[in-house]
Amino acid sequence: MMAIRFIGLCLALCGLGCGGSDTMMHFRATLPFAQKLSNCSGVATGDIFSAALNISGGFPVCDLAVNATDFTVSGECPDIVTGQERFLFIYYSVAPAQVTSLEQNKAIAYDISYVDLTSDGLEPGQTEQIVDIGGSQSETYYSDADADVTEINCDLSTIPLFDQARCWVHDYGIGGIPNSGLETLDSDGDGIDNFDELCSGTLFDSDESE
Ligand SMILES: [Ca+2]
Repeated sequence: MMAIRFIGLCLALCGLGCGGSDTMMHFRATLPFAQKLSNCSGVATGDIFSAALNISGGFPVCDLAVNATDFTVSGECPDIVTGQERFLFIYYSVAPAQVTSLEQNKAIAYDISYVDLTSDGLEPGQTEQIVDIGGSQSETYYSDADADVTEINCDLSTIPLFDQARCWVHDYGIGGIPNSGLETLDSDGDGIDNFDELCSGTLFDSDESE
């Protein structure tokens, strides 16, 4: 029996101007992902998991720490300016214990969400915010097809925030991650998603045969 686990991350936010420490605050989010990973029997001992967060607005990619035991994720992403709604794109990847090339680090899931960092979403003086990214306002992609936005009219001024986030991720480019091994959720192109291959123990087979 597996307990439901959540993934949490902290963003260190700052108010407009990023002035003194009085404008610093922390943001905490929970994500659904570790439970599915914990139920996955094909994960090899020594597989190295990593995660990172992209935040809309041109901030540097923020590396997150993955707990090797329960797959929870945490981290601090400094100097995120408040005053806007921010789209969030978290990507998870895994590499074998013996990494011989960057391409062996393979994306297994992406999580798309957003957070309201305007005055509407934050209380005056608030120093920490709990957001359940696993709720209705997020989506985890396990397949490249999940990122398809052809059904959405990506006119950002007229569509709901979550659709805007999906369009942002699409435009930002899952293929825009600066590591070719992370651009697709089906690295060997055989129609079976990386996550499923991880669970069946075949994710790194094509690397070994090269
Ligand atoms: Ca595959």
